Amino acid sequence: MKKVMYLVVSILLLVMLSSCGSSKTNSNGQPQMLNVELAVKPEQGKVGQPITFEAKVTQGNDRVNDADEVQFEIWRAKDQQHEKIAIKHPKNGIYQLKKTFSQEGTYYIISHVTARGMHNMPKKEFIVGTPSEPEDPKANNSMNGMNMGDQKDKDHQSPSKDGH
Ligand SMILES: [Cu+2]
Repeated sequence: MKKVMYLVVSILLLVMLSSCGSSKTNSNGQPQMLNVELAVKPEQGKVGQPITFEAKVTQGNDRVNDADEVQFEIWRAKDQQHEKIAIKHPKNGIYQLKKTFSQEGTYYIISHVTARGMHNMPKKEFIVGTPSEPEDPKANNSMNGMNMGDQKDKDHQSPSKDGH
C-alpha cells in the first residue's frame, strides 16, 4: 500500500515539474510570442553625431531583461562587412546602443534577439548625412558573415515553437 502511495506522489511531482515551464501562455495555452520593437533615434542622423538604437523586448506584458543573446548587426548599404555588437545590461526590457558614424550613407540595423526559446530579428534602415544607394530589399544578404551554427541559422527562418 505504501508503494502505491509513493507511485502516486512521484507521478504528481512529475506532472508538476513538466508544467512549470509553461507559465507564459495565453488563453489558448500557446506560448506568447517574443516581441521586439526596434527604434533608431534619429533615423536621419549626421556624421559625428551619436545615434541611439533601442530594442524593446517583451513577451505579453512582460519586459524581458533575461534575453540569452541580443546582438545588433549594423552595416552601410552594399558593404560586405557587417559589424555585430553584443548588447547587455537592459533596463526595463530595453537594450540600448549609442554609436557615432564617420561615413555618410544609407545604413541598416538588425537586432537579433534570442530569449525564452525564441528568436526575433527586426530590421531598420537609417541615414547618416546624405543617403547612399540602398540595397535591394529582396536580396537577403543580411546574414552574411554571421558566425552562427546551423542550428541557430534555422532559428532565423522561423521562430522556435518551443517555449522553454
Ligand atoms: Cu537573428
